Amino acid sequence: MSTASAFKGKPVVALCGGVGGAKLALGLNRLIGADLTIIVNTGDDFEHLGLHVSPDIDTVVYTLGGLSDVERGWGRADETWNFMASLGDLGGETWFRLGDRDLAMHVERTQALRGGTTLTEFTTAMARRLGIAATLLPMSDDRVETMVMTADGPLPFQRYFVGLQCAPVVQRLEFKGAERAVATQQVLSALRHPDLAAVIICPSNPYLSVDPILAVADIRKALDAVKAPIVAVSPLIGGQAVKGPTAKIMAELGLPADSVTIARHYPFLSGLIIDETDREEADKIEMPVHVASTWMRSFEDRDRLAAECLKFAAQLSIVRKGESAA
Ligand code: FO1
Repeated sequence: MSTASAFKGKPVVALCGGVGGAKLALGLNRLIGADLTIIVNTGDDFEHLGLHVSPDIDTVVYTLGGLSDVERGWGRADETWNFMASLGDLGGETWFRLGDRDLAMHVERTQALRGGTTLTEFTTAMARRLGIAATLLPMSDDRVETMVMTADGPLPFQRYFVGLQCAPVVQRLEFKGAERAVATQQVLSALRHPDLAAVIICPSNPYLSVDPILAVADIRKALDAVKAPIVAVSPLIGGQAVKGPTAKIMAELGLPADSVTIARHYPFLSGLIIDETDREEADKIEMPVHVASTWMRSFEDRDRLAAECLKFAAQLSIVRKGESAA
């Protein structure tokens, strides 16, 4: 029996940030489609040029909807930049680039939110419209803003990430509004589903992209109560992230950039998937480890890693059942 059919009809939840996470989310969506719920980070969301921009949600929507620019990882394929060029000519802000095609999503979302539609309603409607089988959910309908506390002072996420290209030294992260944010009923139902088969933490930046999700207290509590295996894919390969500042931030926070640290970062984890390059780290990790090729260059790589996640989770669930029977 294939891994996908072993999971058929059993719900799986994935936690996901932007570019790196969306690659695995695509593989999972292709394997188990309607059985998958993806909870997406909204700590990167911000108001820009009067529009509500949700970068990680859009990255997942475009990736799973087959509309993404595969090279860049964010935004839409076949993009044009006339709006940005005209904005620049008028002396407007061009540090954060909104493509002409992409612009339509931000305009629609902003109008919908102003009209009283929730971010959850808008996101699920867009995903449906683009033919995405998985359920895509923002982590909360309440605003949570990732603030990067740096040696140069506090910076809103996109100012740090795009504006300053992650150059300032990170001292700590704050998730403004998280203390008041509530998880939606949809998010909690997915995590509390009695038949939940697995939770997969995608290889997103643990500090910038997954921690904002975990900062929503109801989500963290629900994860602590999950009986199904919770499996994370380490975003590091040989001490470096494929893309993004994970290793740089770890060094700045005084943490070794290795999979042992990633495993310790998620206290509720049942198992960690690490790259073949880091095989020798497996013995030092205090939980079950599965070694796989985690670099998702091709679409086949995304499907293969998704299948490995489900297979590993299935193995862990058998071990768990065995433990409780003994
Ligand atoms: N990333 C950049 O590096 N430069 C940009 O100008 C930029 C614009 C942008 C617009 C819409 C969108 O959905 C994403 C965009 N991103 C851009 C990506 C985004 O800043 C990051 O990938 C995430 O926030 C981190 O996950």
